[in-house]
Amino acid sequence: EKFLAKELIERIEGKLQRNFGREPEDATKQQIFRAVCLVIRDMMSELWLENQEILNDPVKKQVIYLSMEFLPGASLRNNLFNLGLSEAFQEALAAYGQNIEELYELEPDAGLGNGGLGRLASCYLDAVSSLEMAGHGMSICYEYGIFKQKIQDGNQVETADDWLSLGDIWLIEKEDEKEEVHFGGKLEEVWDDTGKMKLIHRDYTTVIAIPKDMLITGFDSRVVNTLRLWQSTSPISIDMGLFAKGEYLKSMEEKHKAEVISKILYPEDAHEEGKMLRINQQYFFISASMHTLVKNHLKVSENLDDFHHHYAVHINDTHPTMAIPELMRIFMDEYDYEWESAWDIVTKTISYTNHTVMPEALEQWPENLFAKLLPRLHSIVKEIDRRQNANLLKAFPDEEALRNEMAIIHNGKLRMANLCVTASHTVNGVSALHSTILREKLFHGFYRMTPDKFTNVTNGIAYRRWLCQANPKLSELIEELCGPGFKKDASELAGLLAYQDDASVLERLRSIKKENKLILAEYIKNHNNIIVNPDSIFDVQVKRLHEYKRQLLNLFHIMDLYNQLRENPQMEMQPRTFIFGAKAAAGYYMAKQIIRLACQLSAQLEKDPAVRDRIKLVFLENYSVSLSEMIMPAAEVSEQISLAGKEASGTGNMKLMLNGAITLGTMDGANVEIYEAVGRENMFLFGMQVEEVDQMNQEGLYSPWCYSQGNANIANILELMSKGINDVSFMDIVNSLTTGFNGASDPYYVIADFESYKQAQKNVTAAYQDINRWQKMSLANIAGAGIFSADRSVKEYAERIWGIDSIYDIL
Ligand code: 26Q
Repeated sequence: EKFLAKELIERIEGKLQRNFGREPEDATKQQIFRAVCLVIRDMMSELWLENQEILNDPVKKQVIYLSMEFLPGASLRNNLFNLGLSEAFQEALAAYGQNIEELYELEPDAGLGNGGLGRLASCYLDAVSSLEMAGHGMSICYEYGIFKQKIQDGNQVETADDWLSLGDIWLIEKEDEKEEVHFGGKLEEVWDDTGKMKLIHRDYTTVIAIPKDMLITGFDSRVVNTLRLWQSTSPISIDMGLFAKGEYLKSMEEKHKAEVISKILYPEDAHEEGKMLRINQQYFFISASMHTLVKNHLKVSENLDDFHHHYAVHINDTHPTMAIPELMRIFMDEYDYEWESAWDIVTKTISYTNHTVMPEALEQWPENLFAKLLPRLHSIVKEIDRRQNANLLKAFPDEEALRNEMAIIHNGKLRMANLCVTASHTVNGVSALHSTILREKLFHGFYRMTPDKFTNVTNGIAYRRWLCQANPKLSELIEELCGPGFKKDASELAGLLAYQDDASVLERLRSIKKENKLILAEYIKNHNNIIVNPDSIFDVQVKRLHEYKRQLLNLFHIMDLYNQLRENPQMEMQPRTFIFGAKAAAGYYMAKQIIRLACQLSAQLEKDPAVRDRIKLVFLENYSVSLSEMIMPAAEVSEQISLAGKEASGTGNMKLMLNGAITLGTMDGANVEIYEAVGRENMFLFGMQVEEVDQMNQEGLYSPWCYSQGNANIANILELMSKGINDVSFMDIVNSLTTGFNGASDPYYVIADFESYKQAQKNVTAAYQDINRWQKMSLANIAGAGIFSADRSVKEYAERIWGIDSIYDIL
């Protein structure tokens, strides 16, 4: 059913009156925003209720996607688009002289994630709902999401992200579905009359988990699913006994300890540290989630024997690994299952996606810390490890080193990845190349034991968000040329290929890109006080700041251009605007130095009249989902330049190609599949391949210092950084590249790949000179982006891993 503007006006007015006691004329923007969201929430709740019966049917399996991170961004525009109500609401609001775009801008991002992994989780929830499947996300309701980044004097400064002040509008508290979570304490063996031993958990600390549910719509879909975010609170308010004795602070200590668990998202992306709070966060949301599943299952089924027919539980990287021992604990300690039958059900329930092969990002918990915080889970993990060791001894009797590598507990550490692989029925990587690396390297022993466990599901994106919502002009053009079918089925984007020689279509693509560039240019003027040339090439690298992603290689190229222009001021050059967006983990020194370098270089270029009209560097602060929605449509070059073998997949690469940017990249992650989708002639490849990197590592002879001796350009760049850019010297970066040996210097081969990158950049410039050729390449990228739809990825998960289907297909 479609809503008329008149009906919507009545509903919005009703919300304004009942919730804020205001008439539209004297309501604030925030109040109007809230009223509008409440009206939409009601509509989503109705759809949600209509599906409850089907969704809770135990013979209809649902997926539970466990993740420490979800990154939904803003929801208003997305929900309106999915419900097909954008125009109706726009019209209704126009009646008060309100512009819906202004409400969109008011909404804070729900930034409950760091980057790729969290955003992927949100893209997949969108796809599950869009495919009319049953599936829910579970995570933590962080009071503060990913920090907001400010650039002050060229340095990153972090401020708190108080997203709930307005973002809470999408959350529905389900107080009656709260759960208790038990921490610490000790285990006691108690023997009953029949001679059976029972474990009793005593002296534990209780924390209450309160569900805050966010409803997840899908495009043109009858299904609304939930993202359940757990908030922690204490069962006691304050200890009045202590309070009466005058120990005011101590009386509130328990309460604070409980509340701190859901206080803030860890901003470390791909770097693990065995922190107590992080263990507590993991167990908190896992225990609450698993209890809810078990309870809900027992509402519709006699016992837990068929649990795995009702639920597929997916763990997003190792962060939710505790689901494995926690389910074992609930089955055995709370429902009297034997080890073998519990293990059988649990292993048929759980599947795991790996997102990184970087050794420093693989979670390893100190065993003594784990044992102290979670004594019962520790005893269960020890038993899993003991049984696994017996299996390993049978499988690899003569390979002790391999057995040690595969052990779950080793040298006083719990290795979460090995536990995941042992207990999951399926393990997948996130791109073809990454999955190969899992099979051949990281999990090779497991692959030899159980080859069928391993599979690949290449990542995908909620493409409607970055195309239909973020780039309406391009979306309208595609609809005009190919019909509206691409909104349901991304593979229909390929229909664009029929127009690759149509000069008028190519010209329209160019003019749409130009309009989007002007919007971004305006934003840059307002936020960076830099006037960019809208006819310059918009060259974009937006992603978390990491050494392996090699933002430094990009900066090397810019410094090289700068050196050339200074030496030869008359040099002809196609103007370029290099656009960066990146947050660095607060404690990641080198990442912060690289941001500083980018900012100082930006200022230096801007100061120099001899270069500033040809090369510009813009560092956009606070890169986020919302900002990405403005950047992607304006981008022309997509920098995907990680060292081969390091980037598991990448998903920004997909968003950028979908918007017609051309990839300048290495053969890494999903770039390999972009190459297969569009062909060599439609991207710019450079750099070492994985095999070459492996060989360099094995030889151990790489000497960046020697390179710089033989290459004047590199030497000049290093000298520039040493002497100072905008009067700031970057010796620590220089030293990280040139001092130390045997892999200690330049571990990501920035200098080794520099010449190849530089050549690829020259090819970019040459291709851009030929407008027709460039637009044709751009069109081929949009047309080839269809396989990177999250709908495709989720269908693969559903068929090959979860064993679920659209709820309406099996009625
Ligand atoms: C672990 C332990 C302690 C603290 C933090 C962490 C932690 C947190 C976040 C470790 C890793 C992450 C995030 C990883 C991540 O975003 N990986 C990216 O996942 C994307 C989706 O699959 C891929 O496209 C990227 O290639 C991959 O880097």
